[in-house]
Amino acid sequence: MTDRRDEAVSVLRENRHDGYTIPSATLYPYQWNWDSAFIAVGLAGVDPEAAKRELRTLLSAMWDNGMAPQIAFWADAEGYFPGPDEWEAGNGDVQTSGITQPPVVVPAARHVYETTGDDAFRDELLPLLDRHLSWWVDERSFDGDTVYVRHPWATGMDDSPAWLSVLDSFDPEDITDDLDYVREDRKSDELSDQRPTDWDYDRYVALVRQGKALDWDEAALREACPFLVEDVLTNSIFVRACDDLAALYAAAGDESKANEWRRQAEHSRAGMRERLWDEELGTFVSYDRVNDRKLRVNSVAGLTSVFGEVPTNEQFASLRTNLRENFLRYDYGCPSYVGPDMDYDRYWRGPVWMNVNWLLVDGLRRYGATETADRIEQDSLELLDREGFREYFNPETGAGRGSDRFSWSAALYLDWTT
Ligand code: 2M8
Repeated sequence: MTDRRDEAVSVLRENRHDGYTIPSATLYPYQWNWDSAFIAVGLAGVDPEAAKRELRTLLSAMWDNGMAPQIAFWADAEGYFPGPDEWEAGNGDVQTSGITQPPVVVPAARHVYETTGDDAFRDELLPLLDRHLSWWVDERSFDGDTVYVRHPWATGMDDSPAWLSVLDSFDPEDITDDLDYVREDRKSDELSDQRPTDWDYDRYVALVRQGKALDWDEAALREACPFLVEDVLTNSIFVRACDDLAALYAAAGDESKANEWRRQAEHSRAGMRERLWDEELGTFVSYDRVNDRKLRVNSVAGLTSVFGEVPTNEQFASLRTNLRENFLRYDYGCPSYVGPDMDYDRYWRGPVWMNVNWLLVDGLRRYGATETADRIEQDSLELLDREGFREYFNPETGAGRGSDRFSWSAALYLDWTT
C-alpha cells in the first residue's frame, strides 16, 4: 500500500466507533447517513467486514415507516448542534434526527455485495433497502415519480444557492416562536467564513423546530412545511438506487421484484426529464413544490443526474458542454456551484467535494465520457495527495478547507486507487 492509502485507512480507523464511522472528529461526532454509505464503498476493498457493519448500523437506525435518518445519535458527544434533544426523534432503539439524506445506501450495498459476493449479506439487507425506497415512493412523492425533501440538510448540499429563494419565501418566525440557539460549527475564524451564514441557520433551525412541533408527522408536514423540494441530487441518486435494488433482487433470483424496481426507476427518470430539465442552463434543476417553480441554478447537483443515467443522449450533449465550459474552466474540478455569488471557500457555494466528484465520475463513465471522467478523478486524487483528506477544496487554488481527516474523502481515495 502507498503511504497515502495507509493514511486513508488510519483516518477511517480513528473515526470508527462501535459499528459505524463518524465523518470527522472535530465537526461531526455522530453517524451520518450518506457519509456512512460513501465510507462503506471505500471500506469494501480494505475491510469488507467493517463495510458491512457500517451499512447494517446505518439501516438499524431506520424508522418503522422506512425513513432512514440523516443522523443517528448512537453515543453521547459534545460539540454538535442540533443534537438529540433538539430533534426529539428516533425509532425506539436510537435517537435520530427527523430528516433523511440521499439514499446512497443502496448503491453502496450493491457495491459491498459485488465486492464480497456475500449472498447472506445481500439477503439480509434486501428487505431493509426495499422498505427504505418504498418509503420514498409512498411518503415523499406527489406523483409517484420524483421524490421530495423537506429540509436543506436532507439534500446533503446544505447551503446550495439553489435553496436561497425557497428559504427567502418564508419568515422563520412564522413557523416557530423559538429562534434561540447557539451554533457549534464555527470553531475558528477561518471556519466561520466557510460555513453557512446565520441567515441560513435561522431557517434550518426553524424548519427543525416546526418538524418537532408536528411530531415529525409526514402528512402534517406536507401541508405546513414551506420547504418541499424535489432536489435533483436526491432524485438522481434515488433513480440509481432503484436500479441497484433491482440488480440485487435479480442476483437473488427474484425477477418479479427486480422488474418492479426497474419500472420505478424508469418512471422516476421520466418524471425528472419532464419536470427538472432546464434547456437554457443545459442541466437538471430542483423543483420547489410549494411555490410551483424550477429553482434555476447551475449547481453540480444537476450534473450528478448522470449517476442515475437520467439525461437522454441529447440532454447529455448539452450537459457535457455546460460541464466543460462552466465547471471545468477552474483549475480543479468540479466546483459545487458556478454563477452569481459563487464563493470558492464557502461550503456548498463553490468548493470541490469528493463525494460529488465520485458520483460524477461514475456517471460520466456510464455515458462513455472517459476523458472528462478521468480529468475529474485525477483532479480529485491530486487534491487529496497534496492537501490530505480535507472536507472540501478551493477550485482555483486547490487549498483544503473545512475539517481535516474527513472520512468520505479518505474512503473515496481508497476506492479510486483500488
Ligand atoms: C454537512 O451537513 C451537516 C448537517 O447534516 C452540517 O453541516 O452540520 C454536509 O456537508 C452533509 O452533506 C454531510 O453529510 C454532513 C456530515 O459530513 O456535513
